[in-house]
Amino acid sequence: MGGSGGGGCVSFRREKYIPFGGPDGGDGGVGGDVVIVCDPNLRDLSPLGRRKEFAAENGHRGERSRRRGAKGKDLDILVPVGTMVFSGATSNQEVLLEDLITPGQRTLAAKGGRGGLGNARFATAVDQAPKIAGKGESGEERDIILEVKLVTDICIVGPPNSGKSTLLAAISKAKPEIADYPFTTRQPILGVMPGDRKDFIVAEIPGLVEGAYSGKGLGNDFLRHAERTKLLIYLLDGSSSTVFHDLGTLDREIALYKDLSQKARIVAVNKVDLAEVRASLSAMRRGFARVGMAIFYISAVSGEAVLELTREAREMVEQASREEEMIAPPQIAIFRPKPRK
Ligand SMILES: Nc1nc2c(ncn2[C@@H]2O[C@H](COP(=O)(O)OP(=O)(O)OP(=O)(O)O)[C@@H](O)[C@H]2O)c(=O)[nH]1
Ligand SMILES: [Mg+2]
Repeated sequence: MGGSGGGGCVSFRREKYIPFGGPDGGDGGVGGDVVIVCDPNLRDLSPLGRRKEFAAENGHRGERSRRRGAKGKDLDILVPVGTMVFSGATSNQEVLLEDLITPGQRTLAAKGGRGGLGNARFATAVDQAPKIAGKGESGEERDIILEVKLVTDICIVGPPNSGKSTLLAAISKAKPEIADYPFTTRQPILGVMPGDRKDFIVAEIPGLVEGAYSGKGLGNDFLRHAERTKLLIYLLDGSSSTVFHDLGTLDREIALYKDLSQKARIVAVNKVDLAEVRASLSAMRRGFARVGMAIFYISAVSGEAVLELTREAREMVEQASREEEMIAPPQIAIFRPKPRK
């Protein structure tokens, strides 16, 4: 809610030797605005806590000697990069107001009210001593829904414990927690992979299990963070006895989530440093021969074939970017001439 405008002031000039000093009440100050600001240091909306209502400061009252009241302070709500701002009280009537994807980008959520007029403004030839002043306008009240959808180049998805965090740590400076049990990672984690011309933003998404779509494991809600990625890396655990089944499961869970199945994909079979995995390599190559996706057999721990995987990933991201540009041509400026006065 924007701050309300301050009230106008009723006051009369009283000075020695100036009888009948006229009305001199100043106007109230405008209320502060509520502004949503994109902050690159944030990762999620948790700093907002459970708070549901936000109000900017009210404008201050007008003062005597025609002094205008001070403006109420704006309230900045800081949100992470990738926050989509919707208006609407419920999620089925929401309208996208702004997509905050550049650091520092701001959007007005609720405007502060105007201040009321002071009595100095009400003086007329007939009423030279008005004792009335305007009330400040109420601040705008608006229902806003915030949703974070990370904007990334690459998302690593896969079953729990397949080595997603280990791979993310190997290709970026991120230092995610790595442990030998499922669901170590419970929130998406971002890392930056350096490139020649630009850096690539890579995310790891918590593990997906069969039935994630219907809420199994940690559910599939995290997949919204994959909606705005250019490439999915399917990371499988090569030491799993059900590795073929694992790929099918993963692909199904992805396909069940909106239009993620349209995304470019690569498969990486991890942990080939283990003797048991090495022993089943040729069987895996045969088994995966017809999946129609590029497949890499890697070890996130030893680094084997990781360079090849990232090289292919970079190329696919660049290809996907080129395709996106072709679909959405750059906006053309429209000039609307105004008639001369
Ligand atoms: N031998 C071997 N072990 C690996 C490799 N990559 C990961 N691991 C091990 O596999 C276990 C799980 O690794 P994580 O990187 O935490 O796996 P994750 O997919 O992020 O797991 P969750 O976040 O729990 O879903 C850890 O014990 C890692 O040390 C690999 O290339 N070779
Ligand atoms: Mg992890």
